[in-house]
Amino acid sequence: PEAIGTCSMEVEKKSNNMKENEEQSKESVSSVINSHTLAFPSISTADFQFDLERASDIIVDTAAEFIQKHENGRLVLVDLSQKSRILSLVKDKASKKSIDSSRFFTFVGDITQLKSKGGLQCNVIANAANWRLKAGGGGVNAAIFNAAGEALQRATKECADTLRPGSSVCVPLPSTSPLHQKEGVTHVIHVLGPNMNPMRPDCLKNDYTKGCKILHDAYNSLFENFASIVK
Ligand code: AR6
Repeated sequence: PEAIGTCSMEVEKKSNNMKENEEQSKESVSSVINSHTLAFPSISTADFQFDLERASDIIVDTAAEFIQKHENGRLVLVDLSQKSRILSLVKDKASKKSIDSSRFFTFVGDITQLKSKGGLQCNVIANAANWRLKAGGGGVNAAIFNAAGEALQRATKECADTLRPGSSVCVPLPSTSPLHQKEGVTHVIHVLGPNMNPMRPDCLKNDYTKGCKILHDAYNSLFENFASIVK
């Protein structure tokens, strides 16, 4: 809303000075770019049972790298409860590292209702997916596929059949999807993180050397996919 407000204000201003107009349009373009926001859940730390301390280090490190490398785009780590331990760990570590809190922050809410319930417009959301990119199951994957409807399943199939751990795929969300219409989500980035749960495929059996590398790769892949949308 902030960016749209700025934009229409700029448009309403009438000036005969060409140079001034040029400056204004540059300004409004950059505020639109600045409004790109990625909301993402903590990958692998619930159903996939990845250690929260290690995960929070990786989230803060990769987010800091993103901010340093790219001029535009905000990152928001989301979880359902005020009591979320991963949110408080990340919040503490990010403030100790003095990371710019206007570009990376945490938010409590359902990732499928951020605009309507939380007043936070995020044009891109990430999903903690499974390797088959199948709807359902539990956690955030079920929530996102439910909220986005059939349109997301069809659009996902057009982009990929499977994911390998540590990678992600960016799916443009058709405007027919309720998640697009109600929440303003234009892209869903599916991410597959490392799995430490023996009841799920590709369990790493507590190998955190491999696990940390895969989680690091997963966030880098997610943030790079987001960066290409921002551009
Ligand atoms: N909004 C925001 N955050 C959520 C929501 C939501 N609606 N639902 C859950 N979370 P998980 P994983 C948080 O288990 O560990 C699936 O079945 C949750 O509190 O969804 O990567 C897939 O199909 C936690 O912080 O993902 C895979 O098989 C975070 O999202 C498997 O689970 C991730 O929790 C992936 O497991």
